Amino acid sequence: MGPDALRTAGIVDALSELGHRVEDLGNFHAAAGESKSHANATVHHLASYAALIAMLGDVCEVSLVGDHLPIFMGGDHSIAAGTLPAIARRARREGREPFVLWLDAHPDLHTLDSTKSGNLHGTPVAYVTGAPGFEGAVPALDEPIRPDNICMMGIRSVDPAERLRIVETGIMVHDMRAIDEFGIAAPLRSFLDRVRAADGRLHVSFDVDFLDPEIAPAVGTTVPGGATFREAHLVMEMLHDSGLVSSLDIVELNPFLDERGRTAKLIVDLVASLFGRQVLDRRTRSY
Ligand code: NNH
Ligand code: MN
Ligand code: MN
Ligand code: MN
Repeated sequence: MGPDALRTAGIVDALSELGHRVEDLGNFHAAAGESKSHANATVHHLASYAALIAMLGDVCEVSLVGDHLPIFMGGDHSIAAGTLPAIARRARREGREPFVLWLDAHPDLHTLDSTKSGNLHGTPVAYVTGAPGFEGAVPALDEPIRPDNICMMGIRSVDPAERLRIVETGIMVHDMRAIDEFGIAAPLRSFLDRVRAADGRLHVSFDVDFLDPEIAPAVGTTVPGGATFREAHLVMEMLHDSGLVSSLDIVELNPFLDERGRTAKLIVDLVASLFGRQVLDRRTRSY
């Protein structure tokens, strides 16, 4: 229902008004084969996860071309297990490094063995960085994404096994405590400087629960203390000014939990900021 809510909230018009040519490829569904069981019995929908990753590999081949800037609308954050390996493959084909900005309340660093909820949307970052235990259960990765190339912001709900993985991998995590203390612009600017210096390809993976539930109630896993309206817009505006973003995921929007479509409308406005909507025309780049 998420993509349709974004369509209803006017995502196509918002982007067209900014001068972009928008092509809506419609909804894709992964046909799960037989159900797959796992030693960790809490894991569920594993066959759908594997099918989703395979299906997105194909969808990404047709959408990650030329100067297109694909927006992958979920669905839950499982889609990142399909989009990230595809953007990495494409970047490497061009001789470039893939970078990921992960905007989320959660680091989604569980393996199939460590997840306690069994919700696979809590696992994509572990999978794409090559954590053990996915072999045989889901499509094999060509090459993992380097943890150094991932920057997380907005994090405020981390499970014990994920804490360990953050330390082990060295993924850069700007949790909400750090954002409260230092602001959101400085760490984002330094990450964007790194991406630019490396001539990297930047993918943004935006989980709606990055936002504070007061402004974005339409997610299943709300966590208080999230990004404010202006923090979120500032991130999007700086991303636009950087000119570095090549692809975007928008995930976890559940319109069933929305209030008169206000979360969907906010997401459309944030996407518009990422695609160039500004308060005033800025002559200088401000990132
Ligand atoms: N860490 C929890 C789990 O694995 C929550 C994951 N939920 C999310 N992640 N929405 O972004 O179940
Ligand atoms: Mn989910
Ligand atoms: Mn997530
Ligand atoms: Mn989340």
